[in-house]
Amino acid sequence: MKIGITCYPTYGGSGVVATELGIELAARGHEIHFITYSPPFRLTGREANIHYHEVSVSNYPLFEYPPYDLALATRMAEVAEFHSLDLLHVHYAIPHSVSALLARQMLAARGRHLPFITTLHGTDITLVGLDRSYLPITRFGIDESDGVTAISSHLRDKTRENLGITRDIEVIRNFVNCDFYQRDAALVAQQRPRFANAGEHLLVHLSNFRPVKRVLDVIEIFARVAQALPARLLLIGDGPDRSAAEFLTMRLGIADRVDFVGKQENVNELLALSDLMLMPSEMESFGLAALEAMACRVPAVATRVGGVPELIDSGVNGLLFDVGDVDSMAAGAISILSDPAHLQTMASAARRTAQDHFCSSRIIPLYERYYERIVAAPAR
Ligand code: GMT
Repeated sequence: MKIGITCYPTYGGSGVVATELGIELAARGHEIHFITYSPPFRLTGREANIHYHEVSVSNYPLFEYPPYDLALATRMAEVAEFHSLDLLHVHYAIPHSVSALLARQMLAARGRHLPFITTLHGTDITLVGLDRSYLPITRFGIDESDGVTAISSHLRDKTRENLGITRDIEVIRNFVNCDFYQRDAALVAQQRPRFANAGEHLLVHLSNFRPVKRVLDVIEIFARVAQALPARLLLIGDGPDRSAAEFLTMRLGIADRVDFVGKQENVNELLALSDLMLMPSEMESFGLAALEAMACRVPAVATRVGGVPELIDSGVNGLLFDVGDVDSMAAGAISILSDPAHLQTMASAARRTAQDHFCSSRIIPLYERYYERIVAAPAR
């Protein structure tokens, strides 16, 4: 199939899923066209069957707000026509579904059918989509999509509840490439000393450091763990709460035990160096970062929110707590780290969950079958 993919190409779970999906589909022989304002950050540019089309927005002096959504719609229609796309798959409802709708209409006026699928990722529904200034257009974009998928049952249900949507929404959960995300013992032996000395536990957090991730809770939890055990913390990612987090490490006297490594390309290698992930988010519609860690045999101490319980079975392949309960999360982390046999059992269960339910080899065919259904359906 020839598939156009649009996403936010910068740091963020929806962009990661869209890019990894494109890479996996291209490897299975599909022709993939990314239509985004900059190259998706996980693309190397060397992948076969992947093409990149930049959306550039001209900044005419009259435009206080350059019309990106229109430039995107125009580019989508152009790419679809020039490359005979079978469908568009947009990730994150706002504004991508509305731009895709315009592109579909532009092509329909020329007698060409271009169905589009919207994948909902979370904040497009649970935060941004609930803003009154976006809600009606978000609902409209979703209703008008030829197909809609959500990354968890929780998000599907919230979309129906919050936006009053009644149409079908297919649940296709986040996935991970289990060959790429795994623990390579030799690499761990070589690289782990960069972040932790022998005898020290290594905890990790990976996010875009937005308030919803509660990075300050990560620091608070780690401070308690570091009081009880020799431990270090690796923080991967960057975003608005990074400086507050750095300040807190200084105030708590743990700055020398915490490494802020910023945005990284090979997160698979860094995650695999760690013993335990901390993901104390206010909300996660799925929690891709925890899945990536679990595939690397790193269980997560996380919050019981959104779609996280669809991934983490508390006490089996990780631990779940209430949002903000940093004392219990720290106690849970200390208890697992102090019992190596328990940690190993959880690490194996985490890897097994990733392998048995969320490997790309299981999830990508679900997208392929869904694409076939949507392409075969009559035009709306
Ligand atoms: O988590 C973020 O802030 C980024 C956001 C996005 O859309 O880029 O992530 C969402 O999508 C991920 C991939 O589908 C999910 O794994 C995350 O749980 C979800 N984040 C939230 O719901 C807060």
